Amino acid sequence: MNKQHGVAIVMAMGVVALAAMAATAIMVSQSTWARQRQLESEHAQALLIVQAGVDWVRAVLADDKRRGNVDHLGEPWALRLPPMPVDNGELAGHIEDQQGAFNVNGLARDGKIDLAQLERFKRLLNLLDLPGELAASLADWIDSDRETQPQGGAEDAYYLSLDPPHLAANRLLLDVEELAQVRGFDAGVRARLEPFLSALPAATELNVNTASAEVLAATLEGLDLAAARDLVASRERTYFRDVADFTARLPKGASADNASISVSSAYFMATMRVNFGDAQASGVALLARPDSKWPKILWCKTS
Ligand SMILES: [Ca+2]
Ligand SMILES: [Ca+2]
Repeated sequence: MNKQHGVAIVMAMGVVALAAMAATAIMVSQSTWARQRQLESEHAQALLIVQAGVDWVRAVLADDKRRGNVDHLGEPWALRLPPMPVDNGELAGHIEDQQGAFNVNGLARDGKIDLAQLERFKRLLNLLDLPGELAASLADWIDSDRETQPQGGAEDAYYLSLDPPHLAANRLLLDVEELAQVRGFDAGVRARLEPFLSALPAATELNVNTASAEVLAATLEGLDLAAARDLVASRERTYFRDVADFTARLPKGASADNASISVSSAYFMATMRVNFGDAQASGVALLARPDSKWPKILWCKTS
C-alpha cells in the first residue's frame, strides 16, 4: 500500500467515524431535547393537577361550611388521605386550619402593637426555648412606627446597616416565610417556630379545636404545657362545641380572653404534591372562607 492510499483510507475512515459521531450527537441532543420537552409538558400537566387539587380543597371547605359553623380535627377536611391516583400519576394533599396556629399579624392592630398578643407571643417563644427578644424584633417589623421596641427591637437603622440594606416592612406579613427578613429569625429559629405560626391578612381568633398544646398554653393565662396537652387529649374525645364549652372544661387557674378564641375558622392552607409521569409539582395555597361564599385563594405558590 502506498502512502497516499493509506492517507485516503485513514481520511475516509475519519469521515465515516465523524459522520457517525455527528449523527450520534444529533440523536443524543434530539432525544435530550425531546426528553426535556416531555418533562416540561409533564410538569405543566402536574401544575394543572395541583390547581385542580386546590379547587378540590375549596369544594371540601365550602361543603364543610354548609354542614355547620364548628371546625374541628374530626371533620373530613382534616383527614390525611392517601395519595389519589390520577391518570399517569398521583396527587397527595392536605388541609391545615390556619386559625389553629398563632397568627403573627395579630401582634398589631391598625399598625399599633397589641400588648396582650405580644405577651402571648413571648410565652410561645419561651415554651419553644427561643429568645424573647424575637418578639420585639417582629413587633417592630410589623408596627407602623419607627420607634424601636425595648429589648431586641429593630427598625430601619438596623436593616439599613445590612448588606444589602433595606427598611423595616412596617406592615403585616404576607407569608410566614417573610420572617427570614426579620432580625434574629435565622433558619434554626424558623424551623422551630414556623409549624406553630400563620400570617393572615387580619387579626383572628384562635380556634381552640385545632390549636396545638403549645399555642393553647401561649394564648391562655395560667395554662401550662402539661395542662394544655390534657386539654388536647380531652378535645380528641369530644371537640369543643362553643367557647362556653371550652372555658367550662379549662382546668382550675386557667382563663381565656373570650374575644381572642373561637371554635370556627375562616383561613386554611392547602398543600399539594403531584407526580405526573417523571415530573413532580407542588403547590401551597392560602384560602379564605367567608360566610356562605365559595372559598377564595388569597395566594398560591407552585413549583
Ligand atoms: Ca416599625
Ligand atoms: Ca416600632
